[in-house]
Amino acid sequence: MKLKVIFYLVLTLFATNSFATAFNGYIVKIRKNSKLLNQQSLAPIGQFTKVVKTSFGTFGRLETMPGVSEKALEQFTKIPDIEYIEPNYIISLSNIAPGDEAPAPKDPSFKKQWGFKNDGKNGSIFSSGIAGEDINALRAWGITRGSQNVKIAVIDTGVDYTHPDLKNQILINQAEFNGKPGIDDDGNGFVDDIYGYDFANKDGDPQDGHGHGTHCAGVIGASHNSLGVAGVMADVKILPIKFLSDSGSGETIDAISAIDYAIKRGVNVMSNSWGGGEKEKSLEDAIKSAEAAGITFVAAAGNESSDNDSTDSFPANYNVSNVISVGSFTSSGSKSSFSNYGLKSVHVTAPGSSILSTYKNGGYTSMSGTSMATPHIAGIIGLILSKEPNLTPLQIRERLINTSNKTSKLSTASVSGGRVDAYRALINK
Ligand SMILES: [Ca+2]
Ligand SMILES: [Ca+2]
Ligand SMILES: [Ca+2]
Repeated sequence: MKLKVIFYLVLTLFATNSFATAFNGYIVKIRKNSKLLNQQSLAPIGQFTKVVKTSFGTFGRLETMPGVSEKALEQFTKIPDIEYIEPNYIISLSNIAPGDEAPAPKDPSFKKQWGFKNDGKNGSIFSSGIAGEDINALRAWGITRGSQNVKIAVIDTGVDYTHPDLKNQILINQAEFNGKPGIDDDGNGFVDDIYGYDFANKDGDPQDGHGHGTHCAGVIGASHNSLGVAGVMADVKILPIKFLSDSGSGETIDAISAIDYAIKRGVNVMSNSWGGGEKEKSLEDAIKSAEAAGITFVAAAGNESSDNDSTDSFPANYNVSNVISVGSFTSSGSKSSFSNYGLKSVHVTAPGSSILSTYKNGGYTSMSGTSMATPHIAGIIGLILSKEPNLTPLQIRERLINTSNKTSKLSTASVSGGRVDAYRALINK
């Protein structure tokens, strides 16, 4: 019976994909050590061009032969070794708002970080802002500035781990750092993963050639070091995991590898400023696996100005207890025009318009999107966990919702009906 239900879903996906997101082959969840992994047995249909073995199952990327019909794939799903098959969607950084990206400032400083301390003058080059419309960071830092015991994975385009404002904040794999090039010194299945891993290029170097992941990392944890910008956390360990290429796009099959790797490295939080595609069982399985490990999965609500209650946005809309969907507000305390919203499906909002942070090649720049709101929430969760390490992801989500400052301007943007407040989240009042 189960197979039938899955099969129905597959048909639905096939039926809708012609006007939905592009995909590259199919993801097949397959029984471990199945003979089907031998490519010849699949010859009439296609071949597996990538096989990923995770803690939550084995997945192959199936490239179909030209002209393979849906009927042929239908037969394929009836093979006992196949659990399910679904399109391998292309994933992208849908969350940079067009036209709102300022040039990198030459004199970056905390004074420009309105999201932390909005003085009514530092909003952006487009708007002065309104004093107090921020995450209340200074008061939060009076309680804690984080802990190096908190590990946050930035699952994105990589991170510039040599950036002067980030290099002391990276989670170093000591066995690899002190080990031999070309050898998997710690035996975790990944060669030379000193600073993280790159699933886009399948190597141990998660350097960021795009800039987006570095920007997100800086929001979470740029050093408080009298240089450049400050992060939500002064003390944190960031794990750079790259699955989006330097052009900013990637595939679901690499996203699930990234999540699996983050689980294995023992992170507390995953920050996910990306989206695309339709609902996928494989990605949901990956997120549930993180849930079972007690890891909070923070996800951008998306940048289509749409209602996530009526139009799904993934991964933000997976209904799993560890997912926190994040919308964006401006320096005036209003919902950012690009930000998706949802009274049921978007949990909280955070600063996301004209956010100054670190950038590739040791630089700094201002960017806008729910991409930028997401790492604010990841960092605030990091602050909470440095004080209360045993909270569950669901408890954290409820805490953030209940301690947000309710405002009329954000009453319909999210479940919280307001803007997140790091201080109130820490004191739980
Ligand atoms: Ca290794
Ligand atoms: Ca090595
Ligand atoms: Ca700094």
